[in-house]
Amino acid sequence: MSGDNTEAMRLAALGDLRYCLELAEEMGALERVSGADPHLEIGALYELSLGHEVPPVLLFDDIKGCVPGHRIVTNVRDFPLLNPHRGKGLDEVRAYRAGMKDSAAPIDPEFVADGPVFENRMTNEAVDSEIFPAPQWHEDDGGRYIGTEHLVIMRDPDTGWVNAGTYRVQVHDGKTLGIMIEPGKHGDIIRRKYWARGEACPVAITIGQAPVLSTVGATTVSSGVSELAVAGGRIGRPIQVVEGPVTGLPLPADAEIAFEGVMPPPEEEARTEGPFGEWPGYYASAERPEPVFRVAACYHRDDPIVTAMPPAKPTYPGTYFGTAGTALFRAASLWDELEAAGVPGITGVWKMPGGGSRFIDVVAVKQLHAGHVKMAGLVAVGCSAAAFAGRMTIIVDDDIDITNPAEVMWALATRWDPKTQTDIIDDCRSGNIDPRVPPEKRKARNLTGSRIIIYAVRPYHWKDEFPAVNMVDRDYGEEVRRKWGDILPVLRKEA
Ligand SMILES: Cc1cc2nc3c(=O)[nH]c(=O)nc-3n(C[C@H](O)[C@H](O)[C@H](O)COP(=O)(O)O)c2cc1C
Ligand SMILES: [Mn+2]
Repeated sequence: MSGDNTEAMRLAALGDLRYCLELAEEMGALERVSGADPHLEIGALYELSLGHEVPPVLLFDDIKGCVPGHRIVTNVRDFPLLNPHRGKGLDEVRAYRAGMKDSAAPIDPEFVADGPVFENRMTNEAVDSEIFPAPQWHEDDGGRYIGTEHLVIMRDPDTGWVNAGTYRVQVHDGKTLGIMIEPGKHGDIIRRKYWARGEACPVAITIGQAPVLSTVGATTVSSGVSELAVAGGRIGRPIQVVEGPVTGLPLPADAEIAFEGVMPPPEEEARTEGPFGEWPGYYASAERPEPVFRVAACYHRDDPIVTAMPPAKPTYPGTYFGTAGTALFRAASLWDELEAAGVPGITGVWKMPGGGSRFIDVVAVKQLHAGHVKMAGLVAVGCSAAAFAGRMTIIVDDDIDITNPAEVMWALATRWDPKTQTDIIDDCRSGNIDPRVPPEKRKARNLTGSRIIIYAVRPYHWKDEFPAVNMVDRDYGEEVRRKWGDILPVLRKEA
């Protein structure tokens, strides 16, 4: 298989869920599971699969109590073909940055007259969202969640901008779904514009879409830019969409399932949402009243596939960097935003395992002048890519291998004076899912917390006097390895 061919297949798979699953099966990266119970068992199987850094795609069929043929698939975006740079350290982050640069030229979606999503239609009284499998993922979850890898699509009433974000979707009943959107996310800003006019917000949800759409739906794209266009840019061709008959919103034409309807203002209708096991590893958002989504119409393909990627505690090998390595996308965005803010000398951006995709940022800087690391730290805390649910920002010198947690801790252990090389900043943006937001602040809807910036660097003004590092010179080490490697097995890299 030539390199060009592989790249063509990767792009095709990113743009087409069913083709992607076929390839995953051919390549031995997919496991079929028949007869599992959507009440906890599918959730447990999924979570156990995260014991592997790269878990297999799990395709659940003949799900207990569900229509045969109505399927659930998890771990799609872990399929190695889609991530040729997975596990390659900073090169993975660099590859995402390069990919995101392509998306500087987003390609607008293309409207088509019809699509597989319309193979089956239910409207008004006939709508029944309970015909699709919706697992109870964890024991203490407050209900069944159909939306954990999906798009919530809305149009800004002022500008026409179409946003598509992944915000969890609970099944209340056949005609009512619950959507939990954190304050300040694009979907929240848009819905509040309709509510301010006394209108219900038109909403579409699609479940089971091209993997590239799942990725962009869960990552920060600038306000005013449509995720549908960014996804098109990433695969080099427009995403084909059909116009939703009820809302006029664009629906990916090959989506497995689509819902259309409205989200009335919470004063008109709200229902208890959650609790739901969240990615930080807790039930922090507990249960609260949230707006509802009244389903007016539902469309689906024959034998629809519910894509799912529920959150899991960030201490499994499969979630060290968030689900499907989301953290490394976020590291790439942070790197871009640091450079966009004009901070020079950034040589790497990474996330510490344990912090999932957000909490702990690590930035490597080649120090060029006094005050340089302060610029990096303050921008990293304040910029859009890292502001939500940050906790610690660790700045290190460029000789530190930031992909190695021991190297980062060594920088803290040896170059950081806690008293003089730390900033603590109050009142930074957080969300319902942050377990450290105290009850009284939650009640006041003050979803904020403090941040620590740790400058674990040689102090700039005496960096040349800083004790030299005690370590064999890298080039000399390689020379010695070459000379002695044949005789001493211990010197072989794979050993
Ligand atoms: C599996 C998964 C579930 C998510 N669930 C939620 C959620 O319930 N609410 C939320 O506000 N963000 C959630 N997010 C994060 C958003 O998808 C992410 O912030 C995205 O950038 C939102 O789109 P927006 O930037 O257009 O607002 C989730 C992400 C993933 C990967
Ligand atoms: Mn957005």
